[in-house]
Amino acid sequence: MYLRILITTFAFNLFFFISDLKAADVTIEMLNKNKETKQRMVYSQELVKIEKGQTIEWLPTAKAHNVEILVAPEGYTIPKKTKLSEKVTMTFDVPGIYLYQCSPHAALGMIGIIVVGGDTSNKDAILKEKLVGSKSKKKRDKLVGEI
Ligand SMILES: [Cu+2]
Repeated sequence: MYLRILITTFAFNLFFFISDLKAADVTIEMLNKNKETKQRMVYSQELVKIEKGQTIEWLPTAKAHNVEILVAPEGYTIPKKTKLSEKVTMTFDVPGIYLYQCSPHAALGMIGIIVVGGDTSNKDAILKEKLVGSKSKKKRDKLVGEI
């Protein structure tokens, strides 16, 4: 009896251990308001640097947001924009800079940048992208300056 409990407990722990291993490397929340910065309609982290092959998870903490990749390095196939209010998980295997926006809130400056593997060779393409609204453009320029 004890042995059975012991084995069950072990299997249970192993399951959670393996689940942990599969967790995203970076988690970004999609927010109506960032409580720290007081900014509205933002991703909780706007500039994220990851290694090649790492995974980012966007959580629909607030509803009606999504992820739409606009510019990516060559060799990466840009996926369709994601559905609103959906949890998004993406793995980045191609080094370079990625620029994305939240489709409904692009004009409000809801954009983000990901740098994979420290590769900034497509920086010009990022800076050339015509974004919706001056707020997004200003933020993009600021974030690129922080890379
Ligand atoms: Cu949004």
